[in-house]
Amino acid sequence: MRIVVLAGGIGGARFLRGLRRAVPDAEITVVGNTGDDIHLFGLKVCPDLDTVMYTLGGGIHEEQGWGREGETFAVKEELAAYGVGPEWFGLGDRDFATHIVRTQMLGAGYPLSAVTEALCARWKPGVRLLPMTDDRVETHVAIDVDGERRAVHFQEYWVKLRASVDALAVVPVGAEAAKPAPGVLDAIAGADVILFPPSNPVVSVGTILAVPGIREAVAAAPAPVVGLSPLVGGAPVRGMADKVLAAVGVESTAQAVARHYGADLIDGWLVDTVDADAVAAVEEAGIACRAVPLMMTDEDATAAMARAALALAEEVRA
Ligand code: FO1
Repeated sequence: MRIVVLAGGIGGARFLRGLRRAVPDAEITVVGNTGDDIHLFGLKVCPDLDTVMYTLGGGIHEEQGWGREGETFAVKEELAAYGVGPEWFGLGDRDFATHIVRTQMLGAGYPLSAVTEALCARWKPGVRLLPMTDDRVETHVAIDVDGERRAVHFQEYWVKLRASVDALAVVPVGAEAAKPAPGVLDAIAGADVILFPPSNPVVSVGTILAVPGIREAVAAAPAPVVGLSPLVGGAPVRGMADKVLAAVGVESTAQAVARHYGADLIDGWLVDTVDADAVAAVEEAGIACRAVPLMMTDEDATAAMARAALALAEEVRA
């Protein structure tokens, strides 16, 4: 079975671990969000690609969900001693090595997709990890600063400001001119199932869909498309998705996110059992919907979610 997953960072990566366990023989292609990417200290940092790679490759800091386990911060401290920041972004020594290799390869002329493949040769994530695009796309968030509208990088909004102020708009800068990375459109067209994991619908899955050609390919794909709600009981399971959902005028409920994707894009939608009363409203919108436990408490629970998503895909295919 060929499965394509459009994934963001922590939620996407954890879901993928469950999916891999649920269907160990499946050929899984991950289209990763690169809108969170940031250039720091002359290095290209790809948080979502790295989170998927480290999580599936066994190198992730489990509790944190991002960065490396057993991390130290000597380089960051030395940079700070020179007065070189930002101090608010936690790049560890082990992680730095990944960004150095990536930046070196990009500088030598390799596209991000080839660099990601090279990095994955070490981590062996057990999936094919493709960036959504080889082109530069950077998500910016418009906020109000003392009565003036200002755009900040997504990481500044997310990590430095902790999404503590309202997001007025979310803009994937550069997306309109970006092309899907090699292999992305073919994987989507040739998939047996396409899954949207419980990743952020705006800044993760939404950014991937903003690359011209990807949304169209998903909508036109013969495969069933099934998503899992990242919202449980009206709140994000983790992260601050509600803040960026408000910016695109979408309520923070499982059913509103399903309607936001729409029946043109998704055929099936899973909500948590606490949101069982949303099932009827989602189905009214033309999307098959089931209520199942959606808390990724451990790998078994996550594998069960993945199986439920694949079962719903079979139902809607029929
Ligand atoms: N998240 C934080 O909350 N604080 C950090 O200092 C931080 C550093 C960081 C470094 C590398 C990396 O790959 C991810 C990192 N993240 C950090 C996670 C990241 O900011 C976001 O969770 C994702 O971009 C959203 O998917």
